[in-house]
Formats: sequence, structure tokens, C-alpha cells
Amino acid sequence: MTADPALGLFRVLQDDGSVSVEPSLSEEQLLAMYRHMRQIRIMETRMVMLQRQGRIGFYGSCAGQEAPPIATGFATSANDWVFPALRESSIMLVRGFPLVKYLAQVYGNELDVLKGRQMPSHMSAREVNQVSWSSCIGPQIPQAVGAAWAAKIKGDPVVAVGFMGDGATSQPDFHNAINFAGVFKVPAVLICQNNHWSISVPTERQTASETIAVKANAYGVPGVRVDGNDILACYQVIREAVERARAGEGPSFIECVTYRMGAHSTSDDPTRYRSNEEVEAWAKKDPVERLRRYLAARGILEETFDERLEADFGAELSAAIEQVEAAGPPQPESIFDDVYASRPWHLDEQLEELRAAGPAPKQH
Ligand SMILES: Cc1ncc(C[n+]2csc(CCOP(=O)(O)OP(=O)(O)O)c2C)c(N)n1
Repeated sequence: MTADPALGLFRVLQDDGSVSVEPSLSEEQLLAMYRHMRQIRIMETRMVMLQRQGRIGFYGSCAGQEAPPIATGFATSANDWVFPALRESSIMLVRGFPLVKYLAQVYGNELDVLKGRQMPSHMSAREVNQVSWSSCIGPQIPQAVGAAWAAKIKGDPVVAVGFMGDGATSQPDFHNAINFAGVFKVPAVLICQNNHWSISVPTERQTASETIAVKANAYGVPGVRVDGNDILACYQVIREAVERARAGEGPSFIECVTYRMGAHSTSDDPTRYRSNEEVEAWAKKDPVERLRRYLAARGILEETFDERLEADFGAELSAAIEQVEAAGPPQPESIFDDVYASRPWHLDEQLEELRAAGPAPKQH
């Protein structure tokens, strides 16, 4: 691994736009990474506005934390599985999930592949091997380790990536999962996005551990601490961990040190518990801007790129939102689907009763 697992902080992108190690990515890949980061920033700004307008119910933005999920999208293969926490849904878009279907899960309507059965904004899709995140903190970590163990038993060359916030590393699920991962040497990559806050609880109030990465030492798992606002560093570390896992060398634990720029979710007001000075200091370390400076210094980012992306992706987003908002609620009859391999007689009867009752009265 690339840095001191206890206290070091692995960085590639320097503040002036230079790099300490040249990335092993083509110019096209670097530009694609940048485009994804910017698009997610644009999309999430719009989602928070839609929530404020009462058009969607809930959104948890990853603004400031774009680097770890986008790097993961680039570092994994299509057959790897992702078990996200709240702020990594965007990996699905990097792995090719269509924007309209993604937004339909924010609304939970009839275009939603999950038929509106999940909580809104809990995106997931079989076609990109991404499991829904859980509103409970932590269960996705043992799920990721379990999937990795299954892959190992079956001999599939599949890696499972499990995400969590810093708060989740104080949960029993984290300790159970990483212990199991270490003992059974499963092909899992566990990634903690240490954004310094668990809603209103600062990291130092919920763990006495000097770093999050050092917790891996207790379980015999290699731990690494990486600058989570540096996408090139995140990519290198996550890729190494994925390759290690795929080569049968066991799990890794990565702490990405970053910051949540916005509210915990649209149900939160961060001005109640943190200072403007703290937020402003982290704004200077913006991960999107850091990559932009590097690409500009290398001469591979056209001056008009941002402006064009804002216009083009903004229009694509507006069209997608319009299409999703035009869709109706999930069909009530769909509650009988996907429960049994073939529908039993008593559900057939209930379906007939529902049809006979006619359409549900309109809700106001
Ligand atoms: C088991 C459980 N306990 C408490 C909560 C309430 N809760 C929701 S989010 C959250 C903080 C999570 O913080 P962290 O794991 O650091 O992730 P972040 O949201 O900062 O990305 C808490 C305590 C919950 N959802 N589940």
C-alpha cells in the first residue's frame, strides 16, 4: 500500500495543480472523471432545489465528497459489486446507469426499477451491480463482506466494495464485518468517507481513535489513509485495493479524509452545529477545483469546457426531470409482483379484489 496506514495521508494532487506521481490514466479517462464530478455537482444542486420546491421528498448530497465515489466507478470492473452508504449512489451513473432511471428512484414513481418500494433516493440497480444503501447505519458493511465471501467460495473473480461514513465505524456492524473479512481473507474493499461529521456529532466525539484507518490494524487488514478530496490519490489507492482483492490477497480498508460541504441531508441545518470558518477552509480544498487546476495545467481542459457542460448537462437534466415528473405513481397492482416465483391463489384473489375496487381515490 502507498502510505503510512496509521497517520500518513496519501496525496497525488498538489494545491498548485501539480502532481507527485503521474496518474496511470489516459487524457480521455481524466477528462471523463472530471466531467462526472462536475455533472454530479450540477445534478445534486438541482436535487436540493427540487426538494426545497416540494417536488421530491428527500436528498442527501455528496457535495465535497465526489472524489471517492467517482474514483470507485473508474477503479472497479463491471462485475464487481458496490454496497454504498448515503453518498455513493453516483457510482451507478459512472457505470452506465441511465439518468432518467436514476432520477425515477429519487421520485419513486412508475419509471422506478424498484417500483417505488424503496425509500426515495435509495438508488440501486441489478444492471450495474449496485445494492441499495440502508437508512440504518452500517448493515451494508457485513453485506459487502458476505458477497465477497460468496465470490471467494464460488471462485468468481468479483470484488465487493462496501462504503461507510466515519460514524459507521463506531457501529458493531463495522467491527463484525472487518473482523470476518480479515479472518476469511475475502475479496472486499471497505471504504470509509471520513467527512468529519455524523450529522451534528464531530468525529472526535464518537471515536477516541487517532485515525479511522488505524482501526484496520486490530483486524489484521491493511489500512490506508488517503486525501479524499484528491481523486487521483483515491483512484490509485482504491485500484490497488481492488487488484489486491482480485488477486486473492484479501481485504483492505481505506479512509478517505474529506468534508461534507452541504447539510447531512435535506432534513438538516448544519449552521446549528458547525462554523462558517470551518466550511470556508474546506471550500478551498474543493475536489472538483483541484482536478480542474491539474487538467488546465496539463493543457487538456478547454477553457469553455465548464460553460458547455453546464449548458449541455443542465439541459439533459431538465429533460430527464420533465420525463420523470410526467410519470404516474407506481401501479398498485405491482405490489403482487416479485414476491413469489409464481403467484399463489390467495394473492390472485387479492389482485382480483383490488381490480374490482377500481382506482384509488386521488390523494391531496
Ligand atoms: C443504526 C442507526 N443509528 C442512528 C441513525 C441516525 N443517523 C442517520 S445518519 C447518521 C450519521 C451517519 O454518519 P456517518 O456514518 O459519519 O455518515 P455521513 O452521513 O456523515 O456520510 C445517524 C446517526 C441511523 N440511521 N441508524
